[in-house]
Amino acid sequence: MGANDPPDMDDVGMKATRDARPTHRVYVDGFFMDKTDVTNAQFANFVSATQYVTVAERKPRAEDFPGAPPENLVPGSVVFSPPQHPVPLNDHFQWWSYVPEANWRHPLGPGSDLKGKEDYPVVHIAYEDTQAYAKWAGKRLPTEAEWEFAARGGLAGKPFVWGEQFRPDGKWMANTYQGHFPDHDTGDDGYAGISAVSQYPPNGYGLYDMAGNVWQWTSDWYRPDYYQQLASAHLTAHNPQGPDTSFDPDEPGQPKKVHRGGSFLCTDQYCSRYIVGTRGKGEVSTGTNHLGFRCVMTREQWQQKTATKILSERNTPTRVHDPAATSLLEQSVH
Ligand SMILES: [Ca+2]
Ligand SMILES: [Cu+2]
Repeated sequence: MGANDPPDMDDVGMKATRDARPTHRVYVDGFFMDKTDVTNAQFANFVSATQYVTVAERKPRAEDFPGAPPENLVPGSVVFSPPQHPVPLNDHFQWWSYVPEANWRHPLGPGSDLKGKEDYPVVHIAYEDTQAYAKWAGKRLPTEAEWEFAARGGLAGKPFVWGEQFRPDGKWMANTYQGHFPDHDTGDDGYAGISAVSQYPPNGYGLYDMAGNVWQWTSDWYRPDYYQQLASAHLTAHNPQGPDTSFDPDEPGQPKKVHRGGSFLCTDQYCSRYIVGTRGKGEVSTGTNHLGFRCVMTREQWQQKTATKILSERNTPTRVHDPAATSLLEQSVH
């Protein structure tokens, strides 16, 4: 796993692959993965069954933010808020804002809702939220290695989850960003901003949106040197679980997990992390409106789920998590 040189070898692509080197061999046991990102409808089922309150909906605790004025301690989340004009690309606060009352029910803040967006990926999800959902669903998050294995869909060493060309025969294969970043999203690929799940062809394993649309949480801690550690062992890593601790030299105090897949904001003008093998990262309590997740199941979880489903159908037909939304990945080495 990891990323080779990007296809066009430009600065943005080279930068995106820096912490994803060197490529190294990994073995993962077989598992099942959700075909799509968890949708708003699926997350709503979870919330109505459990009354779960996401991190973005909770009031930040004063002790976690010493010195913050009380009026700033309001629930909310980080929303892409594009400027009206071109801006220098060295300051992401030009296009990200903390928006009070933004959360999964109100992805752009108060005034926005989920009407007609049942099949969109749920966003504004913190790591803790993924854990609660996965536990309820009898699933878990993928490790970073599982995620990449699944994303490659049986293709080895290709730059994209669908193959060699960014636009094979001129076709758009993922929801990324066209126009001028970050002020003008032309939506040439069919969508300016986020789209519903599975609007583009699936990869070789039948998985949708393994590049673009929204980033996806994995269970691994982030370190930029983790692949160097694995590669220097000169062995195939078996079911790697990530490093024991997280470290991001850009923001050393923040515990970060790995994100994968890139989003509707990815563009070769700024961040080309729709290239498979590249890595993202995010502080564990921070959700945004371009970050979601999907789950995997081990064989044991799958068998348990299948047994539970038969029972629950006999008892109550209401609480069935769609097992058809899961695809079998063969045990293999890549
Ligand atoms: Ca787009
Ligand atoms: Cu990106």
